[in-house]
Amino acid sequence: MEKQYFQKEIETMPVEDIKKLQSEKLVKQVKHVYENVEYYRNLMDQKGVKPEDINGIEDLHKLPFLKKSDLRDAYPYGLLGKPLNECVRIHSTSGTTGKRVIAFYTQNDINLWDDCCARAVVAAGGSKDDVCQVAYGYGLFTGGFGLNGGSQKVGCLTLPMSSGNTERQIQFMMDLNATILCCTPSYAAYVGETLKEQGYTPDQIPLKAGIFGAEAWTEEMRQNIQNTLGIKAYDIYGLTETSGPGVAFECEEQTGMHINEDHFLAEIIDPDTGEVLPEGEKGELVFTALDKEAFPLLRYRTRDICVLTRKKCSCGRTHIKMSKPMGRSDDMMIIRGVNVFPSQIETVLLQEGYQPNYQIIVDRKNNTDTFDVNVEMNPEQFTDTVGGITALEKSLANAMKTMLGINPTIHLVPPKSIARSEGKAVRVVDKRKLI
Ligand code: DLL
Repeated sequence: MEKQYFQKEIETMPVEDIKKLQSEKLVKQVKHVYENVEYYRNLMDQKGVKPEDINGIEDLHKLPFLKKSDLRDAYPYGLLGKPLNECVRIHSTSGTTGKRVIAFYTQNDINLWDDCCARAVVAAGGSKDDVCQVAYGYGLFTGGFGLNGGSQKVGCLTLPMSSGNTERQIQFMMDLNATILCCTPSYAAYVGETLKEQGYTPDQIPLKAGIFGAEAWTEEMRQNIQNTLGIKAYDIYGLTETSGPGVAFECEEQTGMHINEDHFLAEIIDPDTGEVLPEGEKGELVFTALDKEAFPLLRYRTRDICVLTRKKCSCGRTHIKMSKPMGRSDDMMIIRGVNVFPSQIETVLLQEGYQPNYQIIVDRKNNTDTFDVNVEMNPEQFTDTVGGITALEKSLANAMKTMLGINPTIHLVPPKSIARSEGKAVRVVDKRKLI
């Protein structure tokens, strides 16, 4: 079958042409920002950079970075690039770690964002013959509206379910033969678990694909979801500050996400020194939005750690690929001096045959870090004897020690005793930070 794209000419454009396009857009965008965004103009002035100094992407490194703290300082209007009466919508981050960030959109911003999400839907095999169930939250969170826009632009019959109410999700999925499911991976796992409990086998579930993102998830989690739902599970990435989902999306190769490079210019930097790293090296992802009008962030530090590659992709898309973010730099826990990412724990659990239902609890007692992981037993283990359960806990703790280098205390807990998430899962409770 012929390969499908939403905007073939752009998605398969020769790399040299993409770079040329980026250069042209960057020059214009820097001028737009300098003239309209006082906050960033001040940062440029402090660094002694003028718009005339930026003649193409080779000059990008001259521009100052924007950090999350800048967005908080400039809250709410300080980074607006257009008059408020040209803006038609806002979205906002959940604000769990401080003041919320509010992002603004013109109608043109929304049109381009919809295009980005539409590319993701087509890359997951979507067309106007599909029924796309959007179970990301609608509201200030960007997931629901973003995928809704993309799905509708492709011409899919779009079900704006929002997150939660799993019984209703399943009823609509079955009655309307939904073929594509969009939600967080943790919610997809929960929907799969519920379908299984209701007696559905993968071949009775009408879905063929899922577009899952907004939180870190492992390859093991992908396999788990693919098997229970009988689908191909595609990753999608984005953040409120750069519009929302669709900054990057996965294609059929499932080996990383193509960044929509005509709209977003990506760099990888050393998070400690700010030095730009060559392609293939692991570091912090930084984005420059090339077309955004209302909230035009330049060199925005995402705090997501990943690797970029230009290796040729069999799907025919030429845009650079980012690896799955290996956890946010601020997701990383330091426990007894060892770096631990929740994703490592998830990998071990799924490899050892557990379901992705777990919670990590870190605390400090008598000046020593404590490290506990609650893991749900599978229903068949639940009937085991106490001795049997202790042996299972020990064996899981050993497997974790091999992966992490430190020993957690595992608590196997009854099935269904850990709260399921409808949006982004809360995997870590770090009580040390609450003191
Ligand atoms: O999570 C936007 C989104 C909605 C993406 C739906 C994909 C699907 P925020 O709430 O602002 O925006 O959170 C952004 O979530 O910096 C990453 O740390 C994380 N994140 C997003 N997508 C992925 C992913 C939305 N595919 C933050 N894998 C980002 C891992 C992800 N982490």
